[in-house]
Parts: sequence; C-alpha cells; structure tokens
Amino acid sequence: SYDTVLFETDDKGIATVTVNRPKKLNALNDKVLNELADVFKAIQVDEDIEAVIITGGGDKAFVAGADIKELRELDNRSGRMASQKGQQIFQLIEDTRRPVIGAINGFALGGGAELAMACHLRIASENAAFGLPEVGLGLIPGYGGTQRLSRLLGRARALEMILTGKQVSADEAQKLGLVNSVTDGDPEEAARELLGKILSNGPVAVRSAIKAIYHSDHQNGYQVEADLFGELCETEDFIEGTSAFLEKRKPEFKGK
Ligand code: CO8
Repeated sequence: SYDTVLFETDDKGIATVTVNRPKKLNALNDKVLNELADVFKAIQVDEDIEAVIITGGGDKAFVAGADIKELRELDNRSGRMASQKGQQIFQLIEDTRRPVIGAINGFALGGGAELAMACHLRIASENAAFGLPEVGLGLIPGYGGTQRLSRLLGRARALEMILTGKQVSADEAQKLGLVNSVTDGDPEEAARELLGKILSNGPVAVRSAIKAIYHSDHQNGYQVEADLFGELCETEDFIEGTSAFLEKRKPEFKGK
C-alpha cells in the first residue's frame, strides 16, 4: 500500500492508478514520484494486468504540476537530477507495453500535463484544463514536456503553449490533438469503455503496435531539457517566480 497513490486492479485486469493528494491538487512531490515508480515497476512484471488508467484524486485536479514548494529547494545539479528522475519515471510509464490511458479529471498543469502526455491515450472531463505554466515560474517543463508536446501538437503549437504558459480547455485540447476525446461523464468510465474495444483485439498485436509507434522517439532532447531545467534553478527569475506563487502574488521578473 502507498500513501499518495491508490493502486487497484479489477477482474478484467484493468489497473487504476490514482495520484491522491487532493488538498494540494495532487501536486507531484518526491514521494508521489517514488510511489508512481514503484507502482509502474510492479505493473511491468505483472502479466495479469492488461491495461492501466491513470487519474487524479478528488474532483478538481488530475495533477496541478510538480510540487512548487519542493521545486523551490533545487539548484543546478539537483534540478537537473530531479528533471532526469521524473523523465525516467514518465518513460517507464510510456514504456508499459499495455495500453495506458490518462483519465484527465480536472487541472493537468505543468508536470500534470507532462504525466498526461506520458500516457498512450487521454480522455478528458469537460472541466479539464491543460497548460504548461512553467515559464511563469521562471522555468521550463522538465518531465519530458518539451519533447512530448512537440510530438503531439507539432512545434508551432507546442511553442505557443509553452512560451505563453496559457491554459486550454478540454475542448481546445481535443482540437489541438492533446486529448483523444472529451466526455460529459466520468473520464475513468469512458476510459474503461474504450479499453473494452482495445482489449477485444489481439493482445500481442496491441502491444506490438504501441512498441512500433513509439520506436522512433529519440532521447537527446530529454538531456537538453534536463540540463536547461537545472540551469534555470539557479536564476533570480526562478526564485522570484516560485516565491510569487507561494506568496500568492504576481512575479516581477528581472531576466537573470
Ligand atoms: N505545487 C504545490 N502546491 C500546489 C500546486 C503545485 N503545483 N498546485 C496547487 N497547490 C496547492 C496550493 O498551494 C494550495 O495549497 P494551500 O491550500 O495550502 O494554500 C492548494 O494546492 C489548492 O490550490 P489553490 O488554492 O491555488 O486552488 P485554486 O483553485 O485557487 O487554483 C490552480 C488552482 C490554478 C491549479 C492553482 O493551484 C495553480 O496555479 N497551481 C500551480 C500550477 C502550476 O504552476 N503548475 C506547474 C508547476 S511547475 C512544474 O510542474 C514543473 C514540472 C517539471 C519539474 C521538473 C523537475 C523537478
């Protein structure tokens, strides 16, 4: 059993992983990341699990990002390492050779949007909102978001989202290709329905299709992302951006 993640499997072999820190909008602190890693390592070796749904606890957020309070402590070296650690865990999720569906039930911001993008498919509730607001904190996405968003949306749209830090609604996210569908009901239920179709197909073929589709992704961009994330952790803008969030005020950036 875990403190910040719920992990259940039903009789059809569908595992549900719920990031569960609803009072902090399921923000990803180190403990959540460690528990997610443990859960996905267990999933990789459990042949009875046919598919995975990832969602957020409570009714407001999928995941509102990395825990800004913890980010505040990072310097260049620890920032780069924290970025690489998250990248590896999200890669582990993407490398699950069984379908992984994100049931996006509210805010999916920063690291939360990056977690959603590490899922193979995404179904959003109508109140879901997506954004990569890191630049507003003097940062860039650090859990693979610069790479996965560009692949999903194309460079121009990814640049617009990351450089503005703007939030998009579930409907806009669907138009952009960031989510597969939007449901007016419970996205976890919609994910189960979709899995009903997927899992009626040849299991080996389903796994092979996932493997083939991700085969061409290259790793170099992730290294650049982690290096830059680390460097940003020692800028005055980063201190100002994160302080402003924690003090509930607008940041005043100096550009250094
Ligand atoms: N980190 C820490 N605490 C958070 C976070 C977060 N990302 N998001 C929300 N919370 C906390 C709030 O501080 C608040 O706590 P408290 O009640 O103790 O004051 C509680 O959750 C509820 O949040 P709000 O009161 O702010 O709720 P609102 O409904 O007013 O606002 C928002 C909801 C708009 C989602 C708002 O909470 C918000 O803007 N959150 C931050 C979103 C954000 O900037 N996310 C990106 C973070 S940076 C990131 O994800 C980097 C990823 C890469 C890292 C790589 C290496 C480490």
